[in-house]
Amino acid sequence: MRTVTRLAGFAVGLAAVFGATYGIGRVVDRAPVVEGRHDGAAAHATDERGGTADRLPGGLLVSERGYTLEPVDAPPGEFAFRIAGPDGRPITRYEVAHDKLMHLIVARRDLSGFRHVHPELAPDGTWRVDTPLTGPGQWRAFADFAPTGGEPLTLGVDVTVPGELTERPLPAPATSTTVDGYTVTLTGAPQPGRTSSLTVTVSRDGQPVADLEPYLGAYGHLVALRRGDLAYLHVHPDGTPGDGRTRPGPAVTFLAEVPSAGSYRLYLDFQHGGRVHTAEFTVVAGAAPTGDVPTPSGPAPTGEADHGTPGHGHN
Ligand SMILES: [Cu+2]
Repeated sequence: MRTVTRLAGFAVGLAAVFGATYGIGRVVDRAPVVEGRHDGAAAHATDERGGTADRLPGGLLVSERGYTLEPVDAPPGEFAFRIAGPDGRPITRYEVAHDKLMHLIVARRDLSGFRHVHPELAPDGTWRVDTPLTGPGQWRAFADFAPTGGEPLTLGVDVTVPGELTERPLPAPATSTTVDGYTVTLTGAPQPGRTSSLTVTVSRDGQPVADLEPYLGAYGHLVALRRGDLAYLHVHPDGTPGDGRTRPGPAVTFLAEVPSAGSYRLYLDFQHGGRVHTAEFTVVAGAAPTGDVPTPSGPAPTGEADHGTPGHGHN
């Protein structure tokens, strides 16, 4: 059992550790919170698609549109939080999105330790879950949810878990990785400012896995975090189980639009054999393009498929 200390800011000692890697302006929540709450034009003025440049990615703000992510004290081994609404009171009513009322994603600031869990809602609005914070470090916790009567939203908060900290370097970009005996390959490369098709292909023991199981309403669930500020991108699959065209593997295609060039860590959750597995990739968006050619997906799916699932925030 480990004592988990929750801090909404950034511990001074850790700032020294991380400051060299991550710009201070990005790791301190406070400044963007103020801007985000008062500068609607910058943060969320438009629902028009294709305007990512003037719309913040998700997860950068602890408070947005009147909703605030508030970690609360919890016993060792548990993580708890609530979402305060515009009146300051905890929200107790949520819409189901991707099969769940709440998606809690955590990762360390160095992009290690990713977990995606589904807390339980208590009647008073407190969400509780066995802590997904699996060791010391400066973590970012993302609450991805849709309040009843409000728009889908992803809020983020820093959480410190004390202990001896070893920062892990970001793994080099790769197009193949293994997890739990599965080999997962990635084709496609995200390009800033346009919708890019990313396809993952799952095999085991050299055999294609063609009987993936639906997980959260899809054959795969992909989250991307940007290196440096952990901007959160919820990437939607191109097609859903039962739509008559989407097959249960071995390939699953996603439509991603990244907000900028740079390095991203991709986390693919997929279910097979009754278990959820998470494959991770580092990708570099916009690096050394091989000519100014469209990505394989072309521009056609722009907008709806990657942004438009009602009830799930990617903004
Ligand atoms: Cu989830």
